[in-house]
Amino acid sequence: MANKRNELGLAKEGLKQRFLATAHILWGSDFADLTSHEVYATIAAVVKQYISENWVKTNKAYTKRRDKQIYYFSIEFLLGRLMRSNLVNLGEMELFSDALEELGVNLDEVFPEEPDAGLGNGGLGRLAACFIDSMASLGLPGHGCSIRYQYGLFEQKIIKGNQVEIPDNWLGNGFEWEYRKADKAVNVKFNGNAYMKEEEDGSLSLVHEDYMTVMAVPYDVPIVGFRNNTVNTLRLWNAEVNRDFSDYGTMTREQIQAKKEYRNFVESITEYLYPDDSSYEGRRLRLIQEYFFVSAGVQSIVRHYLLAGMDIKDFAKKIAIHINDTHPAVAVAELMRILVDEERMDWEEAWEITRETMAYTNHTIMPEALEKWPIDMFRPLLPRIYMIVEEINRRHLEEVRRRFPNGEQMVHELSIIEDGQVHMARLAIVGSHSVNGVAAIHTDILKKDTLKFFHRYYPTKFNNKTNGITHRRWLIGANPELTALIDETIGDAWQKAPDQLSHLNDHVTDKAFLAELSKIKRLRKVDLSDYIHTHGGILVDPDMIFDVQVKRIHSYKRQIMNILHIMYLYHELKTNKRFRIPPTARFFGGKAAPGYYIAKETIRLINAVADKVNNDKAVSDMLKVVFIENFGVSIGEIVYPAADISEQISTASKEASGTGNMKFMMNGALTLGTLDGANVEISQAVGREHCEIFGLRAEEVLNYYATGSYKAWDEYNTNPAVRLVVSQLVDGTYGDFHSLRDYLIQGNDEFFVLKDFSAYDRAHKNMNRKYEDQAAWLKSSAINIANSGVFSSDRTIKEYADDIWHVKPAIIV
Ligand code: 26Y
Repeated sequence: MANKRNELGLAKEGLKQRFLATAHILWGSDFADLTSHEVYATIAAVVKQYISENWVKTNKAYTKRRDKQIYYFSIEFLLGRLMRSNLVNLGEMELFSDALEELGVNLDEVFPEEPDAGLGNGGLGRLAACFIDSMASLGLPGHGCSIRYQYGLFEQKIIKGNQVEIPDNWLGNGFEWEYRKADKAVNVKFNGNAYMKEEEDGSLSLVHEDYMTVMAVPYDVPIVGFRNNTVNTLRLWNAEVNRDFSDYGTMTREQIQAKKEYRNFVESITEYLYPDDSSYEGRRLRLIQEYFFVSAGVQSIVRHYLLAGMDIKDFAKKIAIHINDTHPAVAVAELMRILVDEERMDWEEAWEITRETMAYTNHTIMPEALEKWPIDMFRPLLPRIYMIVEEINRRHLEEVRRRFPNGEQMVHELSIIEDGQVHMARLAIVGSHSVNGVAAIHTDILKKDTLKFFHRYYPTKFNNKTNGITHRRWLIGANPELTALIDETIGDAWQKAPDQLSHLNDHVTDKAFLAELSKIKRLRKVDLSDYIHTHGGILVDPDMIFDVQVKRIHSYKRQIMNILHIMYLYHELKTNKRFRIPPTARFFGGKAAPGYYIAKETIRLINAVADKVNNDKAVSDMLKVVFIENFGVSIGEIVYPAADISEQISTASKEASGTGNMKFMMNGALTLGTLDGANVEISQAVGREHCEIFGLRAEEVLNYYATGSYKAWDEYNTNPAVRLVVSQLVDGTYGDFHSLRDYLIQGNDEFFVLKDFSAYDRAHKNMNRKYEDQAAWLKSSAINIANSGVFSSDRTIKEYADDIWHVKPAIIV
């Protein structure tokens, strides 16, 4: 131990010297004279020195050993900030923080200088970010492929209770973790004419002419594994005009105009992230984004593969490509194009390789979010790709008809091209060897309902991979005191093997342990309370129950039910002298898609209720309502660890998995939720006594949809509490919310808010009762942490690696 300290001491001196030297190199200034942002950039540069050696080593090892490589294609990677997680994964947090302290810098104050990389909307994008962290940490040769959006998800400001969207210029002060690789650029072709031409020898070859070329330039971000010397790569593609594009000197006015239009087109491709994760709209630019990053990614994989001297026939043995939702589904056709047109392979052989290479994850059963592109848009933009999709479909339907001779319904249900549209989920399913859902119940619904015809057709392709989250960011990084307590209690082996958190089950009645747990929860509540206060919000007493719902604002997630319930409590507190609740703060956070009217009205209602309740002295010791502005990864790191109650109240069958539920659980919150998505598995893992489950079950919901027998109006008329709060939407108590009343009543409450209202109220009452018995509560909290190991994305990624990708960890020495 003394020895280790000595080494650390020595290392610390060396590190301090490096900071000083790096400040000179980067800024020509003394470290002590740097601005906060310069201090951040200097530290990042030193962290990169630590990362880069292993990055080189990892890439060399992969090439030399010819390990099978996985490429995770996702149109979103919601990374958040990287410095803290890089230091956690390098295992150098203590060293850096000590060295910097001696230079007068508090590392925790440096982290917020980093822009929060918001290259995603929500769950799907954050899942991709957790997955690449797990791949690196398990020593798997797995990389990400996506888009370098110039603007990430908008910043949310609340002005007079309304959401206002501010462009997120996250690259404004530079992004320290990216490496531009100009010499690895590839060209992506759009538009033009494609057709087959007969050669003199009678063979057919492809002609694609009059196309437009966009240069795709990769920016690589190192992805650091957890204390294992592995550094993988996230490759973000940027659209740029061609290099030879500058000379206007000899051009006509028309040519100059055409070039300007070309430049505008190219610059628009990677300009911004679509801020909508709810309803699909056939926007041409989105299709362009999809093909842009997919084509660039697949081309660069093939190019690198061939340069390494490997045989294209072995491609599927050495490469796995994962399609994260349908957005990258065009990868199926792009790989076919490269194999057939460029590598001149037979169709059959190319098809077998493609299917063996590709795997697809579905993240939704909501039909309005499924991508379908009108042929009239698809074909002119991607003429060769469209030909390939047609050919894939022709052969696919030939097979369908062979297997189902009189199955015209099967043909319609399974056809990739149908009703003048290209169905991307169908392309992904036909072109992959594996199709998975993201939680047990979700996969069941896919098989029985949404994709039942495909499941009948390809029964063995379907499998479940329940989502997970990286415990390194969401526990070790976000809650260091809890991490230290766990280490003291069961040792630190769980950090590499999170299933070992289960050893905490031996301590859930240990009073000293529970007392520490309670102290740490209070610390985190103080942190959140301070955060809210310093960011212009109200003062929240950390001794209140912290009940939290943070996630995108969406009707199916039912933030409306939550706020209506608060309106009910407030009314009771005001009118019923005997009505009591334990002092509670109800927190909300999340962004609404800019064009999603009901979601924005929900935000306005939450803020209107908050305004009234928080300013009412008669109840303010009992009830507080807080809307946390601009919720995202970084604010999440403060919020999840501070919660007592995790609100997971989506209409059963609608939330594919949820992953926030896991972040709360891992930090000791109790779930109050429906049997939807991963809540089902969470409730099984902890036991029904250690969470609170309520409301309609998925079968009941699906049955109501099938029979059309639910009548919101009846609910309104027969349930006095419901009638009260719905009336308050329009009687001026909180302002005019006809929008929401009409949505619930005229719109017949498509997500059963009114139907589940009373069950939701009872669930809260049960939670409150439980909270009053602090010993029982803390035990439940501990049980949640102890059983959260299976929800580490390490478990999820191991399953993908074993069952879908067939890859093994590579040890980097
Ligand atoms: C096509 C467009 C409208 C679109 C853009 C983004 C459609 C969907 C999305 C994003 C969807 C998403 O985030 N889905 C969530 O994926 C998580 C990870 O699997 C799940 O936990 C969560 O339940 C699901 O809603």
